[in-house]
Amino acid sequence: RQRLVLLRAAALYDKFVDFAVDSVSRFEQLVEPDEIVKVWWKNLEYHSDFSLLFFQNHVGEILAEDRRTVIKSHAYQSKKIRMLRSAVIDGGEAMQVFNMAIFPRPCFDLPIFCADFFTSSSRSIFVLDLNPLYNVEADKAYKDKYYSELLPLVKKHSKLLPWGEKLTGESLQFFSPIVLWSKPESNKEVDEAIYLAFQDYIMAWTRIIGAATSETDIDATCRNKVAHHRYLTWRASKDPGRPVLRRLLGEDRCEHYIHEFLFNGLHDLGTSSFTEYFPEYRCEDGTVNTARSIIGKSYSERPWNDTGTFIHRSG
Ligand code: BLA
Repeated sequence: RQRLVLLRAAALYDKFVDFAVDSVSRFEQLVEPDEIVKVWWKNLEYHSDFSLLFFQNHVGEILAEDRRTVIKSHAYQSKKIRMLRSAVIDGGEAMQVFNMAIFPRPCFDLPIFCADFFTSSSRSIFVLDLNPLYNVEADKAYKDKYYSELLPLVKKHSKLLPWGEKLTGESLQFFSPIVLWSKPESNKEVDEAIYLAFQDYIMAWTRIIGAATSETDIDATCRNKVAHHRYLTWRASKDPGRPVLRRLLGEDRCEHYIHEFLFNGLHDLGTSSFTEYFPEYRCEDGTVNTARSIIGKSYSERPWNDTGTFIHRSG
């Protein structure tokens, strides 16, 4: 098993994880993930038909059901970070996926670092953002606090990573005015641009967390907790990565991976259900509408201008 790992070339996105971990480590001492994540690692060992290639402290590596694709999962925590986790899916030439989220502890109102990159031989998808904890249009102070200074990053990177096709309206409400959303061609220049953008956003986020001071007000911490829980509830239910993960892991393990690992915190940070947060998805029989979007797709161009003002050019 170990040999199989050693013989594989590095996946396209391995260096992204290394860069993020190194950068965050300059500000925060990253330590082993907490019990829940360890339980998740350990659970894998007991799935006898499941190929655990490697697992140690921060990293778990599993062989998918196609017996070719490797899924590498990293997890860390620190004083200020509830969980830094990533999933690197190495499907060779056919598919490379990188998904990283860094969740600050709820005593901070900091944005959630979010990267979602997918590349196949024919197309790629690129989402990079510091997802706001609060609606940036309704909460101007939050927007000014975290995003005003970072707006030049958009101009810098959107030349090579221009706005992608239409997005679902729902996704947009979780994005900030500095989001980079692109569907670039897969080539070397774009790979380089993606790495540079990722480095800039990681450095911006680590500077923010480095300077952050904890809320002193318990109500503020509770509000942050609810905002995190709402975000996790959304993503665990409507994540665009689900079909790929289902194919690779099978239905049960996919759900386990999404609920216990990728969007860990769902069980601890709040108790509201999906339809309590998103009532528009409630069906008449009380179940959750399985559609990914109710609003539909919109925004064929970046809906923020250079100063980060939302300009409703939907359509
Ligand atoms: C595709 N990921 C996408 C797309 C978006 C995002 C916008 C394009 C498809 C679409 O329009 O929905 C990302 N959408 C987000 C994010 C939010 C959102 C970050 O609403 C935040 C609220 N994606 C994941 C995970 C994996 C993943 C965990 O979040 C896998 C481990 C993979 N994303 C993934 C894949 C695709 C994708 C495989 C391509 C899906 C397809 O079009 O076939």
